[in-house]
Amino acid sequence: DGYRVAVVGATGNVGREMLTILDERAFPVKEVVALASSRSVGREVSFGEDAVLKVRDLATFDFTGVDIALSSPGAKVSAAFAPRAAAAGCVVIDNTSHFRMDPDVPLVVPEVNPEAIARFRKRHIIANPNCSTIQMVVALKPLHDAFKIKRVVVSTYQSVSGAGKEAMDELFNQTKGIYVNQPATDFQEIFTKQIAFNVIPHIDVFMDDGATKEEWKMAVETNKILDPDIRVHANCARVPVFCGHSEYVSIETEQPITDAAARKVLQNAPGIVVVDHRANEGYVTPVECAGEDAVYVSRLRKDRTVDNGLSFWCVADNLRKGAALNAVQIAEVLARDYLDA
Ligand code: 11C
Repeated sequence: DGYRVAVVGATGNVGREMLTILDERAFPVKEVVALASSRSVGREVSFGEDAVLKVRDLATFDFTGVDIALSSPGAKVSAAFAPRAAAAGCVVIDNTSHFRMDPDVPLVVPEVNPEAIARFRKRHIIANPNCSTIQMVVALKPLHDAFKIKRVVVSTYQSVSGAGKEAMDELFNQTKGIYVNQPATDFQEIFTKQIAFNVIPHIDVFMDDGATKEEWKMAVETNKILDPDIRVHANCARVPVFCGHSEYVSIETEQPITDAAARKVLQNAPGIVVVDHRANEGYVTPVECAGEDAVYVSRLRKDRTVDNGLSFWCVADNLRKGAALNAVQIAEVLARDYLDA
């Protein structure tokens, strides 16, 4: 009994985390297949304590009989393989940006809009949102239900793991190099500027209006997942942190809001842990949330510059809740409510 599951992009940061989380949460698998580009074929990835999976070639793999594909191979690769897998009867939960805004593809965060999963039948594809969007909407949803959010201004502090394994190596090598007077440019391939001991106000490509695509994604994805009427202004930056995205979020609500009332609502919301002691160490930083499942909320306080305003700090592991965990949670709902094992 159980499902046949394929992990696409199995050697990447998110793919490896998907395998770990499938095992940790004892997802009912009959078989797990690790897939990647031909470059990685033959490499081995671990699944659970004992199993080692040999990576197979995505390009030639036949998805017939595979129930669910958890995929994070890069947008262009997903564009090509996902419809092929779907046509073979497999439901693809795709972590890339390629299908997110397709009106026939649900964009899902299980704590926020689990009902949207039902629409997977149209294309057999479900999109996993961008990591910085996911952690924000988990925190916004209960506040929206209680106070009706009109406007959000968010500033992000995003870790390098969001840009892949090579980006983590770039931070590591530049940091080491700086101590021996080696120029950062010796190890500068992924980021446009030095990332070690620096902050870069640029994630993804620039768009016509001066926003970056990451900033655009945070707005349009929040509108699709939570409410099309919420106005979102995002400012995204890359910081020299290996894992864990941080965000300062300011909201303006229709209903009057207090920090005490917001704290109560967030404390009772799924997927959120409030750590807000208003004292030294009484908040969560990205280093502490790496490897964790929750979205941590700290620094709740009133924003007195608008009528009904609140701001807070929120951190989450971008590879887990921001990507792999969210995808596995979607698979759990699919398995429970829609697919026969
Ligand atoms: C980053 N948020 O931190 C990006 C990574 O649309 O899935 C994920 C990009 C995406 O660089």
